[in-house]
Amino acid sequence: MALTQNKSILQWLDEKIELLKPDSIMWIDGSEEQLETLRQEAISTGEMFKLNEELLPGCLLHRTKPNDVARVEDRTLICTPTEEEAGPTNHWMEPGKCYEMLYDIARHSYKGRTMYVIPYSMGPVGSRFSKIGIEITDSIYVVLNMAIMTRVGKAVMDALGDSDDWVRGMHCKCDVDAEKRWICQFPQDNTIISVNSAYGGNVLLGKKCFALRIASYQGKQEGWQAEHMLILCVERPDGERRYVCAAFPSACGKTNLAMMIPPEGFRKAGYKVYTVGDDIAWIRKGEDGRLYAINPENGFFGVAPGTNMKSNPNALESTKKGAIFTNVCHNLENNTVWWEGLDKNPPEHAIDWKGNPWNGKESTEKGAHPNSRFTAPAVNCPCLSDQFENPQGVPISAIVFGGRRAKLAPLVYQSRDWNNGVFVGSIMASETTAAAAGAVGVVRRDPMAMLPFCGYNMADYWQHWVDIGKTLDPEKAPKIFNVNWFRKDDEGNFLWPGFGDNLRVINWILDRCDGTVGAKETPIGYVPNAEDIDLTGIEDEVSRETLETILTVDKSLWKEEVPLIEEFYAKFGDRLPETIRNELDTLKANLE
Ligand code: GTP
Ligand code: SPV
Ligand code: MN
Repeated sequence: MALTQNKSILQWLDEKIELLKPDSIMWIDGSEEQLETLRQEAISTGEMFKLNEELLPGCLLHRTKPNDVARVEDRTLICTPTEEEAGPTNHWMEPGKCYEMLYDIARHSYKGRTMYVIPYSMGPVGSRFSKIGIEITDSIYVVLNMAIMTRVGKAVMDALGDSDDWVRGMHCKCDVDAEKRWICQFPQDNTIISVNSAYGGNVLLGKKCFALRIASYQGKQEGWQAEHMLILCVERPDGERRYVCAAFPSACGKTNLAMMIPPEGFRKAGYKVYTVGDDIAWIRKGEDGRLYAINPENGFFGVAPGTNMKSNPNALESTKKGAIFTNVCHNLENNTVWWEGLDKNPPEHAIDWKGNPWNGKESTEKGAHPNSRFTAPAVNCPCLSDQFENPQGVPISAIVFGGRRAKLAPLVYQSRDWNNGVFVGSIMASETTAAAAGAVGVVRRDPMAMLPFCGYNMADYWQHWVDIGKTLDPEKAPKIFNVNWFRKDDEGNFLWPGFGDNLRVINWILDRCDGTVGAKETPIGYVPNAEDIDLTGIEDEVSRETLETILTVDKSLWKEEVPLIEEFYAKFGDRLPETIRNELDTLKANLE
């Protein structure tokens, strides 16, 4: 039974049925009953494994093909009428040609399969921030993940009514052939097509494809922003709650920061941290002139390795019921899951992420893939903010950019003003991670952590940031910062403990927003005076000297960075906003 009479939807579905030739069609109504039927089917076919019902109730394990374990950036296309609109940092194909290629690949590929029709809302149903999509897929794994990550079902169709303002998403698993894998966005058509993958960000179309690539384009048209940002609430001893958005590239610490546990001294003093979002923020100006953010998602698709009771107990707790694990190690000793960094006790009797027998005491191979993930319902999170469902979003005090830089970028610095902050975001660079296929640990420019996610020309995106700034009263605009938790010594050891201790830095950031703490002016912006970062309780780990080191702005290293920035900017030609060019000139002058 169709869940809607919406003509634009029914007509689109007719076309896709004609193209894909499914054996049957199932509308996903979001009911527990229907989802349970699908879980049972996936278990019976071996697509998913049911885990220990006592230890991990309602949890499932899934393994993707070894060739299909991460986003594929070189096969991700932005299909705008001209190449210029997609810009030099995106892969582009002419839309007509791309549709033809994709339809040829997808034609009749649902034969013998069911077409699942998933109506979903990004954002609380009915919020002015929210947007609606339909994803069709031939994968139960996708259905079950989407049912965790987004709000799914009939209420979404009721909220849409007759409108044709919805995002068309077509996913076809096909043969999971890496040579024919394409993840394509058509921003002008509100359309996403993904073929030959069955993994995470490639196929959960509400996430990166819609909530960032398509939505960034929509935001440009409509005057708002879609960003690769966590949303964190810090309650300080005065009882006031302040919200921070932070953009770090994939696998650079968003989920961890969003769910961090304050250091003991801070906890005792009354600090509390709540999670609003861990990956994506949609940001709009509110009636009071401040910027407000919502998390359009309804769950967490988090990196498993490294998640443990010490680093992120809130994330771990979130995975204890109704979660899906992808490409982790299957612990056969008690039918649970394991991954590197969970504990120091790997199972001896296990199946690795590739499906092979694995003995954690003997094997030199990894049990879990470095980009293995958990999909966990947001409601499971012990520190979920009570504002999570607030349709108005939360007011943002600070925007924080950051990445993995072994050298160069200090632990934290503050930009001088909005435009300087946009510049700081635009010059972000970070070492690559396992979240995308390709080499790991190579420094690349990743402006605002949006390199793989910006649905149009990055230069126009920077201009959009500048334009948003023009509409803001500087007193009400969020202050913009940059952080780097990943500075290393010459032996390759991290110099900053990170995780919960990052609150020490966030606290300085909030003090700066309140104007209650001083700072040192440097060529790149304001850095803390070392005595203003509270090290109580970690004096043994971080000496005053180390702190001074990671707060230092090394002029000669920054001078070496300038030509790299210029080289990157040169790709954008005349499209580079003048404001950004001026900011670079200022930096150069400051470094002389
Ligand atoms: P995506 O889901 O891919 O967008 O990643 P993310 O930005 O949410 O990253 P996540 O929080 O999952 O962290 C990724 C990896 O970075 C994990 O292995 C963490 O253990 C590690 N990590 C996170 N925060 C810190 C930190 O403060 N210091 C250090 N050294 N490592 C960290
Ligand atoms: C990321 O890579 O930034 C992720 C995981 O959050 S994925 O959904 O695969 O994009
Ligand atoms: Mn992400």
